Amino acid sequence: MMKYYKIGETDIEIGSKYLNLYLDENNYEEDQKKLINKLKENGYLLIKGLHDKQEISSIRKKIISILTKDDIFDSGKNEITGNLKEGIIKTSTVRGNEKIKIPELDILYSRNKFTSFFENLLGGEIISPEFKWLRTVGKGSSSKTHCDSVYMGRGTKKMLTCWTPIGDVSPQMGGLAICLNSHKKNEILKTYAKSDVDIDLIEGHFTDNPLEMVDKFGCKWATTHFKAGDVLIFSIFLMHASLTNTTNSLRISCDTRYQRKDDKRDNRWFGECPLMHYRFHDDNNIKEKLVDSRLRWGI
Ligand SMILES: O=C(O)CCC(=O)C(=O)O
Ligand SMILES: [Fe+2]
Repeated sequence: MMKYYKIGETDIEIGSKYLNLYLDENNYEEDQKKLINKLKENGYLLIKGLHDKQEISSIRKKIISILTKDDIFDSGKNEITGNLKEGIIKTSTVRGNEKIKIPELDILYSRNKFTSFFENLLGGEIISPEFKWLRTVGKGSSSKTHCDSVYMGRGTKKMLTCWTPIGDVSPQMGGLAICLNSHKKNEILKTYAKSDVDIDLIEGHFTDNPLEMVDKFGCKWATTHFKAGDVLIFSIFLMHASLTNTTNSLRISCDTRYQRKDDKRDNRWFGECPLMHYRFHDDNNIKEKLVDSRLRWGI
């Protein structure tokens, strides 16, 4: 039987030329040089067990218990598992999600095991933008194909994104999918990936048709069943999207970023009250349509 996942409304067949249900995995204790080389080559690292599984599970439980007050979950057992009521289609992927940013998340990200892993990877003292994107994603939602440089690319090009599933996240629940080798595609690097959403006022994502990444650019999609404790680390030039959550179970994840302290920063994301996108989210600004951007880029 053929099995499909979705990005947006597009079906992607698992095991076809479009999608691997496989990401290369590593352990946080493996040789650092090997990991550094692998990150450079593949544009990503999936590190198993960088966080404590129990700690992640209890963060998920706590966030769900806060959200229970919003009456979005089926009652009973579902208030523990995070099963959304029928009809609750979308929850928040919007920046902030402040009320569920519990102190346990800060503790998690300041653990020595975690920070020293990034220090070794980046070869020096690190800094992380204060802005951490905690996402709660309900049925029907997904993030479109993009790379992070267009949103956060004013500082060092070596900045890394770290995607942390808060709990086990299956592909059906809307796990992250990456486009293999897309960080090496010159035609994208020289055009789209160089854009800045606050200056160029582009739509942000690269395509509404994820299949195009394979058919036109030869970059196959890849994902996996993420487990509590895993982190997916990737270059700000690697194209990615999230699969569509087709379940009733709330997908919770948090994306954070790391760079060397002495490298140039994108000031929109640092500080107590980060400026964030000062033009991109202002509806008074007319954005260039994606079709027009694509024509301008010639790709
Ligand atoms: O979790 C998502 O839906 C998208 C995450 C993402 O784009 C990122 O981590 O950079
Ligand atoms: Fe992203």
